[in-house]
Amino acid sequence: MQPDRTSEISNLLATKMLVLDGAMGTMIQRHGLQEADYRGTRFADHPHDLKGNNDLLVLTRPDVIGGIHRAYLEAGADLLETCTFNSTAVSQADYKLEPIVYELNVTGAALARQLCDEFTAANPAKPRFVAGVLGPTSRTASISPDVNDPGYRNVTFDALVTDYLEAIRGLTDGGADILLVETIFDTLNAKAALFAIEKFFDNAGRRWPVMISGTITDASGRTLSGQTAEAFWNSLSHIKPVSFGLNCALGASELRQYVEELSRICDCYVSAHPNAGLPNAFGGYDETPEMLADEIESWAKSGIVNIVGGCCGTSPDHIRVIAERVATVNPRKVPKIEKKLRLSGLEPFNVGADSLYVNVGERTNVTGSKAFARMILEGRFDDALAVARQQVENGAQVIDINMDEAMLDSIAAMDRFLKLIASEPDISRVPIMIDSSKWEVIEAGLKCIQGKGIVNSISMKEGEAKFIEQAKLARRYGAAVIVMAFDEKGQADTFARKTEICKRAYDLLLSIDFPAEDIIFDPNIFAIATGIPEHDNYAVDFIESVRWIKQNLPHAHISGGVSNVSFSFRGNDAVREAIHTVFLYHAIKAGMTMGIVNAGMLGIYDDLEPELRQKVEDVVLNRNPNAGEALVDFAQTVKEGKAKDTGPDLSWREQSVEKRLEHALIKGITDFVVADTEEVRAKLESEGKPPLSVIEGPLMNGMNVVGDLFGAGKMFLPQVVKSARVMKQAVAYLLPYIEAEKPAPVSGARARF
Ligand code: THG
Repeated sequence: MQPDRTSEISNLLATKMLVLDGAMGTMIQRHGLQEADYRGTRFADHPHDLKGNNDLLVLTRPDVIGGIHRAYLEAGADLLETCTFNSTAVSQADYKLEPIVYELNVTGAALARQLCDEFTAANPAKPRFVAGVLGPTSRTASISPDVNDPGYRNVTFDALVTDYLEAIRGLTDGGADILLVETIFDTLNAKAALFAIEKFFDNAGRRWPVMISGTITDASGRTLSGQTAEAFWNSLSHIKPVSFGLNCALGASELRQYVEELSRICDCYVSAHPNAGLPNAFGGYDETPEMLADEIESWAKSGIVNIVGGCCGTSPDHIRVIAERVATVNPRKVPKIEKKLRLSGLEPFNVGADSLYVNVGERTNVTGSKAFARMILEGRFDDALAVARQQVENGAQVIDINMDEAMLDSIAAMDRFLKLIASEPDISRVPIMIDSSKWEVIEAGLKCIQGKGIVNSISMKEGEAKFIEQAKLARRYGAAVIVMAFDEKGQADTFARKTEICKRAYDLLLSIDFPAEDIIFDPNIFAIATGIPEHDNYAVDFIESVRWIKQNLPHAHISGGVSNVSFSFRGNDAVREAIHTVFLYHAIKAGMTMGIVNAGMLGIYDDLEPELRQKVEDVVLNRNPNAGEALVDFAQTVKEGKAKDTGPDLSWREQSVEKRLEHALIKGITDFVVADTEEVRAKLESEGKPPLSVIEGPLMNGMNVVGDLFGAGKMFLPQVVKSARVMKQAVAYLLPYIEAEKPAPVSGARARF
């Protein structure tokens, strides 16, 4: 096992550019290996084809892999990547070689170790390092492989953690200096890798430097699972990597803008190892060493990278020229980045000290909405998704999800709902707040989200040990936390108790290196105007504790369940809304960062009817002992609230039916597709046209628009998957009509969608 070389590597990176090696696959191809080479004697009788399983060559043709490693070291690579890209059980299952995964990793790392040591011994002024490669695996934890079932997954987070742990054990036992999680398509897979890494470090009692490299798959500038570069960084920065960057899929010129973006936002070193251009018509790569090195040299000179190398299509010749060109260029300086709560869904969502107040949608909560509870209990998940979508449309910047209902299997419901949300890009663009009083439910939720979400909540209710354990786990999953002002003695209800508990929790969390900016305190919002005098000062105590936290616990944020405050006015939404508006007005002024609210039902302080506002304010600010009673009396005169909670925007339904189909295809809306398809079919039939013309006409026109938008980078994969779902439903509806006419072309239409 290698000692911890984190500081050695960081010190080197502070003074010079480092060079990664290039492609392994391209180089192996040059050897023209056959099935027998892959098998060697040991696997001569293996019951499954092995050709193409490049990682196996570390056992059966170490001369080939060692030769390629040597060529890259001779070319000037500082960091040598192990030939272990597919050495995880889930990927080796394709070859029925799960039992040798550990051995593949140990051997792959040891082979690279031996060569690095040889080159370092020959030239101690240029130390070489083994980067133990952890690949993306052959499956995706946040994307369904089945268009018909967006909630389906063919791999679980836990299975990935187990597989990665085994690979990590092998890589470190074999002598890797660094763990390199690379070619990340799906951030949830990478979160599982990081979870396994932290777990491994915890058991080992020491750390290894971690490098992370993701893949922007197309012109949309997103990962395969739909995240932007910054959302991707926000999701994985919790491991404090030595470097963060991008590789594969694109050539250097297409990759540049995303490397520039990471260079601005990452407070660690930045790496990039692009392909030798975009693939040509035969799937090969054409950029010469000079072409690739020109671009990479210009990155280096612009100060946007620290580590460069090559991916698909690159060879030792590419790496040699790159190494020569960057040898004397000053490396990028790691910028100082402002401390913010940096969350993500598909998109980043950053909350800093000067940010505006944040709305967290409360409606996707089985304990907080009877209607939502019914949907979940009856298995109407499409309706439940519509509630989530509406929260986002109404301005929720985060959505709170709670499945704590006695009649429910809460773990299963949380898992299913979050997996469905992951397939809805217009919902999953925002971060998720996972709300449960049961840790197992929270943990089940954390295993489903690729973004950086919020755990709602942890507290010292059951003592410090459990609190710390849960905080550490939340961080290992890459989440921020809400800390309720709750301790062994109970829930804090006075200013003194609220502030004392929050201070104690803050100090504890900072002592375990939990980032202050990822702590969100909830000093408890309780109902006021209940008729019990002890409750009269609850809102004031909350607001004053907000002010105190803001001033005394630097970088921490403050949240609360706003609708709790008005429970005693249940049934009178107009008055409840007025209470929320006034309460928030004062709490936000005091420093409240975010509130769990019904995003569609918030008023504007200045617009409140003056008498109502004054009576509400008397209650919220506890300005006289009779304020509650006065509001109760007045409430009876206030008309039932204008429901601002309007449904989805259906103005697009007023267009022609062809335009409606196009809209449905682009937006991935299945609600009306059958009716619209029928309308077009009937219309074309009356013009004497066959049912197939619905596909060839309006549907293909719509899909062409989708194709153009995708090609232009204006749509990304999860959105296109939704379009395909709409198309599939339309085609399925038309099928019987087409079959009744002429059966022949059907299979063609089917195969395409
Ligand atoms: N702090 C934290 N998390 C929380 C709360 C908190 N999560 C749950 C809750 N409190 C916040 N969410 C809600 C959601 C709905 C309502 C109140 C709080 C609510 N619902 C109506 C009612 O019960 O009258 C709606 C009824 C219906 O539509 O069926 O008021 O404090 N960290």
